Amino acid sequence: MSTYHPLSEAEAIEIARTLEGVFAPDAKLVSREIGDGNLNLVFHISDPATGRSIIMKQALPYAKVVGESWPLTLDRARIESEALMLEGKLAPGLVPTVYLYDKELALTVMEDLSDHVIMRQGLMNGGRYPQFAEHISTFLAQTLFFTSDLGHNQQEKKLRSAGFINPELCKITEDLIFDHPFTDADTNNFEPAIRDEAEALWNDGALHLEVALLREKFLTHSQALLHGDLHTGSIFITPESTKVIDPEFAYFGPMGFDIGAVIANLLLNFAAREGWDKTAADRDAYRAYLLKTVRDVWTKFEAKFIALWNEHGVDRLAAAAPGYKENYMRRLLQDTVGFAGCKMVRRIVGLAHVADIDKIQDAAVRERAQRLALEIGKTLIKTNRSAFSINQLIDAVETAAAK
Ligand code: SR1
Ligand code: MG
Repeated sequence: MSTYHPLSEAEAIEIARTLEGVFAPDAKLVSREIGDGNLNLVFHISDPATGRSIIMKQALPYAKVVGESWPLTLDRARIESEALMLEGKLAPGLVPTVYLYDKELALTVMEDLSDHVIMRQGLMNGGRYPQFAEHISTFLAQTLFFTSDLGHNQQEKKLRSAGFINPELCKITEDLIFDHPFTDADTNNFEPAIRDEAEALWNDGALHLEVALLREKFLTHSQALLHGDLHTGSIFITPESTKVIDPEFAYFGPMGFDIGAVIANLLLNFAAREGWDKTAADRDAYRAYLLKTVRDVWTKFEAKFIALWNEHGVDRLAAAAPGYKENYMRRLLQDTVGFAGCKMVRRIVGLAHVADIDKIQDAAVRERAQRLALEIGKTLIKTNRSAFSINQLIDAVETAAAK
């Protein structure tokens, strides 16, 4: 294939033709650029005659959300394709199949998931996904346990981690999640109506201490291979199926960052419900569904992770030391709570927002959603080190919503 340049739709079609056994040589292929994320080009290539289709994702050498002034490594495409393939082995059926990775073009060709919807949009539309907690808890338990020192040979883990050194993408997270929302940074992006909230974030020393401790964990705690950006825009879903996509932020970091990302995005949708439900009764019913999902995600994850540990643990002392497992799971819950809080706050005052809240048309409703998300986020950050059960988190959310 040729040297790197951003592909046109016609070029994407030509590359698709070269894939063995996918399209007939004379197929009349159609391409649509469908990338609506912050960083990449995404082409959907299909043959209307047969209904066959694929996705081609190409990394751009800069952050699309900002422009060419923010250069970004193309190596993230390698990291993404390698993470997807490893996740596919550890959590079969829960990620798309990768057909091809082309290093020169920073291009990954994968299974088309057009029969699924992006979970964020599905939630905004009031969709319910009864298998989600089961699936995502399996994804989290399998990928986190088997890439950690508990479930994988510890020397091999160190060697594997070398392939997932991801400094540029980690720096985005370090800045946009663990720094900028808590100071008057140029990248921040919030509505004038909530300036008082932003200024309160910048001047809250107790909050800064907790964020600094969580940031330290993100920087130093190489616990397991993370997806690294596991929000509801990185999940394709149907009522029966869940597929995790986009692990370009993958690196070895603290497990709670991935679990917290899932919970934070369910709670951002919780905060936004007034913008999406027609009646207060609908809103309350959907919020109850979201909180049940949060509880199920954690409790199912916890049960599966402990079961894997009991059956496949590789660390003698971690298994034998009285109280260690309980201590480990408690710390994991605390990290989950704290990281969830940081991820909520960044989506309200930081650079990159979420459609759940930004697409609420009514300004007053949108402002209430933003304030509620910040209230929940700050509470989770401030209480993370005293968290002892998922019910405590749920109580805190219900209390914030009742104010
Ligand atoms: C400049 S990238 C902004 C955000 O988009 C990604 O999805 C990550 O969440 C990142 O922080
Ligand atoms: Mg992404």
